[in-house]
Amino acid sequence: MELDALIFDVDGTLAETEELHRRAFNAAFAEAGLGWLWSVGAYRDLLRTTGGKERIAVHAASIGLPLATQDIAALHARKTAIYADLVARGDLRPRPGVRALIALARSAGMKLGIATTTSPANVETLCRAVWAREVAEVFDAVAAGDAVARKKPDPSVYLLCLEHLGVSPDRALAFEDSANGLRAARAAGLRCVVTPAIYTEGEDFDCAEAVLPSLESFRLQVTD
Ligand code: XBP
Ligand code: MG
Repeated sequence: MELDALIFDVDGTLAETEELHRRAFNAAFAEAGLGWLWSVGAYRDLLRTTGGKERIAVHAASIGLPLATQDIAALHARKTAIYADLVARGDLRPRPGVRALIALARSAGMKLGIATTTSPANVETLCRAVWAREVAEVFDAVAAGDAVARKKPDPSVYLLCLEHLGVSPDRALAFEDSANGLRAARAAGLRCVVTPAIYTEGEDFDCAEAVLPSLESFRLQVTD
């Protein structure tokens, strides 16, 4: 497989961030006096809706308390600030094999991209915590959050990343942890390797190029 670029999902793929997201949502809900508490089990179901603002909206509607768009935006902004704090204070590590794969691809002259439903701010937060670098020092292109109108499983965020990288889908490989992400990558015409994460284990990954426990067992073919 001749490759010019690797494109990474963020949450669950680069690092096991989703539990910190869940705690940040709950802290923001508590501060706002909403009395909502998303358990691990409930969050697994809620993750079927990609994007934090969209997830809040679906939950609010499901309990018969639809929130105005600006209230959701304010709640989500607070959640993002709490998440940044949790990441900065915690000991988040990249998932096994991530750091080495990115370094190898970089040294082989490949382009590196991000395609995620989370916000650009959260991608920065993660890069600083994991690589102690700015995102632009690690990745050539970041397609994130509201940069596209429709989030995963829609292919938009992958198509945007490919456009920024200037690479066609047959020359790139995507890395995902979820069925929604896999569907997005495939719909953009990309092959996709899946490393299921704690919240996505057991989902349907039938159309993946490979399903691996972690990127430690992924072998990148490097040509001179
Ligand atoms: C996973 C998501 C995100 C995070 C929360 O995205 O669905 O919504 O749960 O992020 P991916 P925000 O795996 O594509 O990175 O609250 O910032 O939306
Ligand atoms: Mg993910």
